[in-house]
Amino acid sequence: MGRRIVLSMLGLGAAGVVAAPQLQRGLEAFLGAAADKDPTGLTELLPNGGGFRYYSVVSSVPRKDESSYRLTVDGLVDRPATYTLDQLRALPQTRTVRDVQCVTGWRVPQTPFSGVKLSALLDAAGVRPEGKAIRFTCFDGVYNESLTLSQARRDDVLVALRMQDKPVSHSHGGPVRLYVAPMYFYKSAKWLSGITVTSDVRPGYWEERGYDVDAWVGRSNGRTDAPTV
Ligand SMILES: Nc1nc2c(c(=O)[nH]1)N[C@H]1C(S)=C(S)[C@@H](COP(=O)(O)O)O[C@H]1N2
Ligand SMILES: [Mo]
Repeated sequence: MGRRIVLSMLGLGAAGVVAAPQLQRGLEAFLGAAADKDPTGLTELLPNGGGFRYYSVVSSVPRKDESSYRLTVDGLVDRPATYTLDQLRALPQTRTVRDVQCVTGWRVPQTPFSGVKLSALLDAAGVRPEGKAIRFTCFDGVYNESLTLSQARRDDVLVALRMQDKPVSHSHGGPVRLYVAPMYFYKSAKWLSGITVTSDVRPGYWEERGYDVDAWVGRSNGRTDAPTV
C-alpha cells in the first residue's frame, strides 16, 4: 500500500520534471528518503482525506490540544502576544472555499477553511514601520514559511482553526495551521506555533530547496495550473 502510493506520487512528480528538473529531483529524493524511513507513514493518502496527501518533513509531530497549544506573535511589533485556542476561537472568524493546489500536481476542489484573518492578529500586535515580512514557525520543530507583509495582509490568508468544516486534524496540521489561498499549498504551514514580523523575507523550508518564495498558483514554479483565487 505505502509503496504503491509513494510510487504514484513519484509518478506525479515525474510529470513536473520538464518544468522544474532540479526541484523535482529534490522532492523525489525527499520522498525516497521518507519511504526508506517509513514506507507507510510520511507520504500516505489520508483516510477520508478527500484527495489530500499527508505531508510532514519530520517523522513524528507532538500533539497539541486545548491546554498545551499556544500561538505566539512577536518580532517587529509593539504588542507581542500569545494566544490559546480559546482566545483564537473568540476572535472574528472568516470562512473561505477555494481549491487547494500542491506544487506536485494534486488539487482538491472547493475546500472550506475558517479561522482568524492573519491581518487581524498583525493589527492587534501593531506592526512597526520596519516590519516588512512574516516568518512562520511550526511545532514540528523544523518546517517554516514566510510571506511579505502585503501578502500576509490579504483577506484570504487565514490562521485556520477549521478545514473541511471540522477542527483541523492533527494530520492536517491542527489544531492550527496557516492557509494561504492564492498560493501553492507548501505556503500553508501546518502545526503553526509562531508568527514573527521580520525586516526581510527569509525563504521557507521548501524554498531553501529550490521552490519559489512567491508561490502564486499558476504563476510560479514553472507551472500553469488554474489560479485558486
Ligand atoms: N509543518 C509543515 N507544514 C507543511 C508541510 C510540512 O511538511 N510540514 N508540507 C506542506 C506541503 S508541501 C503541503 S502540499 C501541505 C500538505 O497539507 P496536508 O498534509 O494537510 O495535505 O502542507 C504544507 N505545510
Ligand atoms: Mo505540497
